[in-house]
Formats: sequence, structure tokens, C-alpha cells
Amino acid sequence: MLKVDLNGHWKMQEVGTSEWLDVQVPGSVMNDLLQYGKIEDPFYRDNEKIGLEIAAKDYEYTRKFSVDEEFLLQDKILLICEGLDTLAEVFVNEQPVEKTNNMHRIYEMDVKSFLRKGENEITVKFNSPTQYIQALQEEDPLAGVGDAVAGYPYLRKAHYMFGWDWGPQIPDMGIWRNISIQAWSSAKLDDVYMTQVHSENEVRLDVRVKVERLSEADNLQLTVSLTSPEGQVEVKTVPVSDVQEIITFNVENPELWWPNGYGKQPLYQVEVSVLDGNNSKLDTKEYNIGLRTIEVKSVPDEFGRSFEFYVNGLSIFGMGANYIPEDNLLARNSVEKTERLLRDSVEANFNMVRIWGGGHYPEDYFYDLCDRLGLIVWQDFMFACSVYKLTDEFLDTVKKEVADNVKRLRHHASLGIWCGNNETEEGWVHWGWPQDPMRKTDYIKLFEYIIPEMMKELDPETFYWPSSPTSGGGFDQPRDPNRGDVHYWEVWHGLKPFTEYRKYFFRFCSEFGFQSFPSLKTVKTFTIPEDRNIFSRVMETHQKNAGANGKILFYLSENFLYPKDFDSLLYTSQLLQAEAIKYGVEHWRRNRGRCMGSLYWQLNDCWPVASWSSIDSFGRWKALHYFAKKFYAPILLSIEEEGKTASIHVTNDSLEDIQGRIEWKLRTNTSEILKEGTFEAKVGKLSAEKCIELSFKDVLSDENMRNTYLEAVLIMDEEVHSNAVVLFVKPKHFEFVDPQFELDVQEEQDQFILSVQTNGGLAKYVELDLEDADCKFSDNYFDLSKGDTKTITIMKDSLSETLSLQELTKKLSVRSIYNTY
Ligand code: BMA
Repeated sequence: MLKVDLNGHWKMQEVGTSEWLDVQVPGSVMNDLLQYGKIEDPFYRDNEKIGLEIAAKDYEYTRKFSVDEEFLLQDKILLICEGLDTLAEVFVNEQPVEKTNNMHRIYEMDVKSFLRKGENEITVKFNSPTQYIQALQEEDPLAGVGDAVAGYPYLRKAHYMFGWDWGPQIPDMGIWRNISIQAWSSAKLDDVYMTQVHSENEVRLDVRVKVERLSEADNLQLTVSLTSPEGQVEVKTVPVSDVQEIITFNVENPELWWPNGYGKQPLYQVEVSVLDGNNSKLDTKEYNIGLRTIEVKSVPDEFGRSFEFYVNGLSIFGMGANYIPEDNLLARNSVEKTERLLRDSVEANFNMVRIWGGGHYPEDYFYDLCDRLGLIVWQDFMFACSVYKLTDEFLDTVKKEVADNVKRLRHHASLGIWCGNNETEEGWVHWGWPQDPMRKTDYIKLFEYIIPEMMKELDPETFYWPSSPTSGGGFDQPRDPNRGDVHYWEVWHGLKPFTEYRKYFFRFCSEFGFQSFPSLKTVKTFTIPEDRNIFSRVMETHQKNAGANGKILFYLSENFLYPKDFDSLLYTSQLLQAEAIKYGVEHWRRNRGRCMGSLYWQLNDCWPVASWSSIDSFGRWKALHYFAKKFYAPILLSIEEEGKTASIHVTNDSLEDIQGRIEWKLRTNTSEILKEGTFEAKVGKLSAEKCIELSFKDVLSDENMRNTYLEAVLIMDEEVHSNAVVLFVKPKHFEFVDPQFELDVQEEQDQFILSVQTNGGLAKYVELDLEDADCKFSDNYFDLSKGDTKTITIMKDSLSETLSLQELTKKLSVRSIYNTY
């Protein structure tokens, strides 16, 4: 296989102008214009409008490259475009090669007849995506979300680029993935597909290989090597016949791959090569695989219909969040940024991420990271919240998109489920779309017939689920709380109180969420001081969910006192969000067994915005992410308070039965102990127990409820494993006292150690922060009683800049809810 890499230096211009810019490919139009200062930062203040101005025009990219005689002599020469966004016309030496209409596809174009020896030229012209969809939408309108440019379901381009209820309307375009020309003769690897059969202490790995070969090629050999995590290599060689070859390895004592929290992530390497008669390699492909089974079981049971992930036969409680694209300008994505995001997910004890259907299929490195980190991937196909019209042309491109991506991703250890779409069945049933029977039939055809039929061929090993949420399909009550997965939005969109979560025992809650503002540091990046009021035009531009700033204020009025300033409002909004999600997750984890998963909406942001994310677009952890680290801990103590009673629960998602001591204290606002108790608790592995029910009817009056709280800790091997504090009234009615913080900072070689104490009484939601610098605290937004010392570490490598002990101490601030009013 010979290759001419076309990544790198290209020229770009707006069609019809004459100023060519020197740019990098892969890249994007808006990123290029931004680099040259031709446009302002579209994320700053209300610059978002630039997005649609740019997207209304056409752009072209061009470069020269050369090929030699040997290259031209090859039998097959293919231009391979791994990602063209989206309406591209490709020319080689001014001759039209192909037109594209799907950014999710990998295009292979035969360019042999267009090339000449020496210098050649390639030009890729991108036509305006907005003009295209507007024309089709005018002819025959398709329903979709109101926050996006109408007509977006017509184009196989990531929907969120056209706007979403957290995303700006910035539909960038360009050559967003690798581009190259590859040439070959005699043979190349066409398709490699691996399956595993697990039995006791053995895994049979079948590597199926299809070789594409030209008629005259014979004496071809196929070699496949399997390298264990320890580096032991087994090689098998077979002659290539005309049919698919199956090379089998029997791996004894396999090292199994497990999701985070359940074991390690050993990876085996598979290398497949086709060799010619002289034993020289014609083509090679490499894969990292994990030996594991992942099944999803959704079967009728006493509650309705289950929804449960099994890994290596073990039933796993899915814990994680929904992932959206990381930027509107795809050129700014990087393996480093994604690695940080996914490592932060693992730090918060995730074992799963759901790739939501309104974005794009992530890069290979995303899945490599999930393989290495133990994150099960819930993979939506890229359809969301919209009506699709299944014309022949649309169906043709969708089928190719499905095949391209399934073949690209099916070998990953982390791949747990394929899901047809996001909320499209629910849209049909609940969102008041015109009930056009043709389009409804299109839905069933695509998601319940065509794609599942393709999956039987392409990846029968991975479970396919037609939509999220669904009870199984066929427009049969997709919101049924007792069947399949559920997106629950009555808290937030329905303005119901957090307590509403406790009314449901969803089988798997794949979406639920609550918005907050990003921190002041992030807000400062897109505002000037005059903008820093949540109802200002600029703040509203960075809030895409209609009326949502009012919603935050509504929930605020239910829970907290009116905050004294803008920054306190941002902080309290994050506390509301963290409390809401914790309320739901703890409840579902207490009901482990009936409910088997919670994925909150949403992990990340694609720009600085008020949203449901737990990590903002700068990678800053909101209060929710610190909360997630605690509420997703494998061993979790939680308190379910109700009036003047409280029960203490322990959820044990570890693989060991546990035994520990639970200590509880009923305390006043100044942390005096009114009542206390200690007891031993035993909780079996992979289960949840209500350990004790406490009634405080004798001690709690309507008056002292306002200054009394319950605290409980789970101690195992003399170490606190999990702790909880509950109030018996809303925080706004609790009589907090001035905590009078005392802070001490010590420096060690790799870390700073902070000790926090309060001299007044209970400090709730204690937030540590650094002025004009970032770092990760080992814990944050915690509760602290008088008399206790909280020790927090800051690893030095998590600091955004090098700081001395003195500088860090100067930048360090601490506050709690008491300090917001
Ligand atoms: C769900 C998601 C997204 C949306 C979010 C918040 O519907 O699937 O479409 O952004 O809720 O409204």
C-alpha cells in the first residue's frame, strides 16, 4: 500500500474572492478565519451571529501534491476522505471526482484516471449547508427542535452545529478528518471482523478477514498475530482464498477486560497483514481489543421490562453521563482535551458514557481512551429529536454511514450498545409533530427494520436498541417509567421539585438533568463587566434553553435565600444542580436491582454557556462533578430524609461484601450533638441495603427543625468511606451561623495540603477556589461540622500555573452557602 498524505498545508478562500489563506488540514473554515483574525471569536459576547454569516457562503480548499511513476503504476488509486463537512465537491486537476453529502462517512474515491506524473492539484469546494437545508425545508418542512436552524434533519451533518438548547448556531465546515491518497496492486485488506466466544478459562477469538484482490494475484498469505497484555505473541498464517478467512485463537486463562470499578482493562493487540508470494507486506491493520462479553438484557419482569448491562456475566449498575461534541469548531478538538475529559469522568467514578445522537461519531482516540479507562460506550447513531425523510438518496448515504462507523468501531472493548437515535420515537408520540403517516413509516423502516437488519450482518454481537428512550419500540409508550430506558425531565423542564425523582424506580435513567451557570472565571471569558447580570443580552445569548434563567431562579426561590451578588448566584445555581442530580442518583442507587443505571444530562459543553453540564467548556468542574465523584462512589452511604425521620442506606457496587461501622449524629446548627448512635452494617456485594430507620419525632419540633441536621459516616478499616449530611428543612429556612473558616496550607513535593475547619458551626457546600488560576481539589462543595478538620489535596500538576506556597495561599478563597446572602 503506497500513500500520499494530504494532511498539512493547504490554501483556503471564500469562493468568489481572491485572497488565499495558508491553512492546516484537517481543520475548518471558521477556525482558519479566526486564526487570521478575519472573524472575531464567535464565542465572545454576542458574536455567535458570525456563525450563520459564514455558513451562508461557499469556501474552497486547494493544494498541490506530487505522485511518481511507481504510484501511478498501481492498479487501484483511491482518494480517502475520512471526514468532509459536509456538502463538498472534490476536484483533481480541475476534473470533478465526487460530490459528498454526509460528514459522518468515510469516502473512498477512485482517482486513478485523474492523476498524472509529477505535480497534481486537489480542490475541495464546500457549499453552504444552511442554504441547502433552507431550500429543502421550504419545499417540505420537517419537524425538529426549535433551537436549531430549520431543515437540519435534511443534512447528515452533526445536528448540534445548527444550534441546540445548549449550543450556538455555528455550523462550521471543512475537511475535518484525515485525507490521503492510497494506491495498491494485487491485494489489500478489505474488512476485519472479530468475535469472541467465552467459556470457562478460555476465550475463542475468531478473526474474520476479507481480502480484496485483483484477479492475477495469487500465492497470497494472511498472517494474524495476537499479543497478550504481557507481550506474548502468537502468530498464525494461512493462504488467502476467495472467501473470507477465519483465523481462530484459543486464549487460555484470558485476562478479561472490565469497566472502571469492576477490574482492570487489559488489552490484547491484533495485527492482520496480507503478504505477497515473496512474503512482503501488502497491507496491515492493527487493533487493540479487550476480551469480554457485554450484553444488554431487556426482558419482561415483575416491574415491567428490565434494562441492564452485563459485563462478563456480571450485572453492572451504569453510572455516568451524556457526552456531547466538545467544540463547535471541530478543528480545536484534540486527544489531550478528550483525554482530560474522560479521565475526569473516571475520577468521578463513571463506568459509562452515552454518546448522544445529535453530535458526530467521535474520533478513534475517543474509543481507545474508553477502552483504556474502562468506560462502557453507549453509542447512539447520529439522529436526534427530528423527523427524517427517507428518500433514496438519504437512505443510501445513511446506510453507508452506518456501515462505515460500525466497521470502524465494533472491535472496541468499550462498545456496549448501539442505539438508533435520541428521542425520535418520543418526539413522534409526545411532541405534537404532524402525524404524517409517510414519515412515521420512514421512522419504523429506518430504526426498527433497516438499521437492525444491517446490524445482524455488521455487528450481531452488540445489542441494538431502537431509540433512547424507548420501552422497546413501535411507538409503544416510550416514556413508560417501568420499561426500558427513560429520559426524565419533569424535574427541570416540568419545574417539579427534586423530591419528584423519588416517585420513580426507572429501570435505567439514560437522561435527566438540571442546568447551572458556569463559574465566574468562565463567564468572564465571554463578557465585559456590564454583561454580568443573568438577564443581560449577552448572558441570555449564552443561555439557549428558553426561559431557563427564570427556571434557575424559580428553583433558587424554592431552596436558597436570594443571593447577594452575581457571583453568589452563579455559585448557588451550581449547588442547585448538584443537589438535584444527587437526589435522583442516590435514590436510584438505593433501588439497585430494579433500577440499573443513571446517566445524567450532560457531561460537557461545546462553548461557554449556562447548561446541564458538570464540566464546562474550559474543563472546569462545576459543583455537580465533585458531587458525582461522591454519589457514584462504588460504596455509597446515603440518607433518605422524610419529615422528622431518616433512613440510612448503603449501596455497595463493589465486588466484595462489606462490613463497616455507621456513626450518626443529630446536631444543632452550631454542631452540638443532640443525639448519636453507632451500629455495624453488613452489605453484600452488588446490592443496596436500608441499614437503619431513625425517627426524631421526640427531639425535633417545628422550631428546632430549622437548626438541626443529621450527619452520618460509614467507617471501614478506620477510614471514612462515605458521608452524608441532611437538613430537615429547605436550606433557605435553615439557620446557618457564620462558619468562621480557618484554613491552613502546607506544601509537599508534588502537592499542597489544605486543612479546613469551622469555628462557628455547620458550613454547607464549602467551596474552595483559586483566583485567576485553576486546579483540581481532591474534594470540594463539601459539608463541614465544627470540630472536624477536612483535609484536601491539590496535586501540583493539576495547577494551571506554577504557584509557590505563598502565591497559592494568597489566591485561595473559601465560601459556603452562609456567605451568599
Ligand atoms: C434531551 C437531550 C437533548 C437536550 C436535553 C436538554 O432531550 O436529548 O436533546 O439538549 O434533553 O433539554
